[in-house]
Amino acid sequence: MNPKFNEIRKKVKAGERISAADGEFLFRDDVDLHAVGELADLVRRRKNGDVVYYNVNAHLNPTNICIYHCALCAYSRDADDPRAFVLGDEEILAQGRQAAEGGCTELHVVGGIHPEKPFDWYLDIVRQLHEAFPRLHLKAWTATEIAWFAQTAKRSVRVILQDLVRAGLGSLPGGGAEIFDPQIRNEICPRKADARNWLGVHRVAHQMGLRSNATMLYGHLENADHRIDHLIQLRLLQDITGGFQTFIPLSFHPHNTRLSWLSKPSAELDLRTMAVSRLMLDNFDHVKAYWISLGPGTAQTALGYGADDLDGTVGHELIHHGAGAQAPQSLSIEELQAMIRETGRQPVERDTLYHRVRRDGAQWEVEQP
Ligand code: V47
Ligand code: SF4
Repeated sequence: MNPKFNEIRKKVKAGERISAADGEFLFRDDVDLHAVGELADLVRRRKNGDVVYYNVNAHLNPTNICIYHCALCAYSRDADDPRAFVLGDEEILAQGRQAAEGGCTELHVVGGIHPEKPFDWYLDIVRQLHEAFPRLHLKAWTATEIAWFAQTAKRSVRVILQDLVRAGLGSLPGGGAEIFDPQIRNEICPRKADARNWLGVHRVAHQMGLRSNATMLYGHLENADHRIDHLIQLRLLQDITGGFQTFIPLSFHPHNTRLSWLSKPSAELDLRTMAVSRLMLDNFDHVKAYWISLGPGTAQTALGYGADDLDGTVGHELIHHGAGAQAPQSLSIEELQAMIRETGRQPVERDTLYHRVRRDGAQWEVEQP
C-alpha cells in the first residue's frame, strides 16, 4: 500500500485528526476505494458500534415558488408556472395530520423563497403544525430560508430563530449548504446565502441550544479540493459549537436542472465521498446515507463506507425526485429494517435528536436513557 495511505491509516487508528491534504489524497481515483471505506468503517464502528439508525418521518413542502432560480434545482417554479403551488392552511394541516396519525416522529418542512410571502407566513406554518400536533418534531427551514427571513423582516437571525422556537421549531435541517466555494457556488446557486451566512445561521442556532444538520451537494462542477474545503469549514464550526448532529452528503441529480448536461455521479464517487466525509468529520457523531438521494442499493452499501443512518420513511419527496431520482417515494419501516439487517447490523429507530424510540404500530414513545 502507498506510504501516504499507511500514514493516514496510522493516524486514523490512533484516533488522530486527518488533514485537508490527507482528505484530498483519499479522494484520488488511484487510492483503493475499499481501503478508504474500511478506514471509514472503523471510525463509524468506534462511534456507533453495530447500530444503524432510521426514523419515521415525512416531508412537507408548503410551496415550490422560489425567486432564486438555482441552476442545480429541478424543484422550484415561477409563480405564473402552471406547476407552481402554494399549500393553504387546510392542506398543510391535513399533511401534518397524516404524518402524526401515521406514527411519524418528525416532519421535515422546507419550501422555496416565495417573493410575496412574509416571514409571518412561514412562522405561522410552524405555529399551526405545532399547536395541532405537538408531538411531531418540526425540523423546518434551511439556513437559506432563515437568512432570507432575517433579510426581509429586517431582524437578526437570532430574533428570527427565537420567534420560530417559540412557535414550535424543533431543529434545523441541513439543506442549502451545497458547496461553500464561492466560485462554484456562483455557478450553481449564485443568489443563495453564501458560506459565511449559511454557517452564521447554524452558529447562532447552536448558540441558542438548537441542533442542526449539515449537507454537501457533490457530483456537479466541484472537484475534490472544493469538497475538502467544505468539510473543513463544517469541522471548524463543529469544533466551536458542537451543535451539528448529522452530516448528509447529497449526490447531485442533474435531470430537469440547468446542469442537465452533466451525468449523475458514479456509485464509486458516492461511496468515496461518504467514506472521506466520515474520516474528515471526526467531530460529527453521525453520517447519513440518504437513500432518496443515493437510491436504496447504494445507500445500503454506504453503510459499509462510514454511514450509520439511513434517514427515514420519508413519504412524499419532491426535491430529488423532481431532478430524476429513481428511488421509491417511500420505504416502510420493515423495508428499512431489512436493508439494515442484510448488512449484519442492528436497526434502531431514533427520533430527530437521536433518542431511541419504542414503537407499536403508529403508537410510539421515546425510550428513557
Ligand atoms: O439544499 C436540490 C439538494 C437539498 C438537487 O437535514 C439536490 O436531515 C441533488 O438538505 N440533486 C435539500 N440534490 C435536502 C436536504 C436534506 C435531505 C434529507 C435530510 C436532511 C436533513 C436534509 O437538496 C438542497 C440541495 O442541496 N438538492 N436539488 C438536485 N437536483
Ligand atoms: Fe430555490 Fe432551493 Fe431551488 Fe435554489 S435550490 S431555486 S433556493 S428551492
